[in-house]
Amino acid sequence: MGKFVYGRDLLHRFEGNPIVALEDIPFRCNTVFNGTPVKKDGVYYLLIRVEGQKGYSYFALAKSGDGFHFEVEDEPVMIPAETGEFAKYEKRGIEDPRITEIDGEYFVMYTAYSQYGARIALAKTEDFYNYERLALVSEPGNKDGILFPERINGEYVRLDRPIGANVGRMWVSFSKNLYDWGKSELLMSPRPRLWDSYRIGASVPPIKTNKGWLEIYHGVKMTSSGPIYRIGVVMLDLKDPTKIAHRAEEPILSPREDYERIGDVGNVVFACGAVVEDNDTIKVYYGGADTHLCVATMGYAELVDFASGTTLPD
Ligand code: BMA
Repeated sequence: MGKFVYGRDLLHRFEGNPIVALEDIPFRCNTVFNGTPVKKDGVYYLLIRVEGQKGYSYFALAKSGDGFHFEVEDEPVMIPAETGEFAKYEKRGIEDPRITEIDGEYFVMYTAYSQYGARIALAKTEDFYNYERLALVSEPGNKDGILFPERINGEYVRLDRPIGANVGRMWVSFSKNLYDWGKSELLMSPRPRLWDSYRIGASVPPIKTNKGWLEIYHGVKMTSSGPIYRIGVVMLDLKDPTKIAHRAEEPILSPREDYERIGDVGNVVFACGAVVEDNDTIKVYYGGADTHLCVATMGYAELVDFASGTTLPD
């Protein structure tokens, strides 16, 4: 055993990772990606992105009593639309769901993928088994759409990731009704010197803290053997989420374990949701190497301090 904890990432991996692997899926499919969690009445519901053998993605549901040990339901819960206005834009699958609770209602923003590119789509669920599609809320070239859990100054707010000038940056948009979006503003860009130099995007629905909106995002660095996806944090102004209060310079999780390094896309940790627990911890759910679903935890106050620049990592 070495003297120091391997890698010293701020997030601590659950020793039982991966929590969902291919052999835990009761139906035939190709691989498991990321998942977005909701804890309701003591049950953890995890909506997971699964890629089928044909090569396009859809969503399955896993349930747990403790947030670590999950059972996957026998059939997928949401597949690409086959009829109606969404069908044309979901021909290549539905990807990267993020659930946000607003006033007791559960909304899912996900990526609708087709030959025309990636669009942000919005659906709603009451029971996590049935999903009602509401609207396609962006044109192609945009993904990583994520709703804030409450209205700010009377308006719904979302983060998203349009590709402009060939670079993926994070933007903020506003809406009075969840359907019509506008007032879009650039929030943040990749940083040339750092781990998020190639492209960035929102990952986890923003969490309201006493220091601002905590956003857990993904950053990519391009290397000679391909991209490396890491997880980092930024704190946004509570009243004006187009303003950055603090952006941490170090990531909180980098791919190191075999289940993050080896898979359909190696060197990927990609979060789509988190649960803040009553005991001052946070569970962050993430996909490893586009092949394993994993969870990592840390002290919640510790994360808020780090994200707001109150403490430096040791
Ligand atoms: C992103 C998303 C993620 C995936 C990542 C790495 O664009 O599709 O689901 O983990 O790429 O392949």
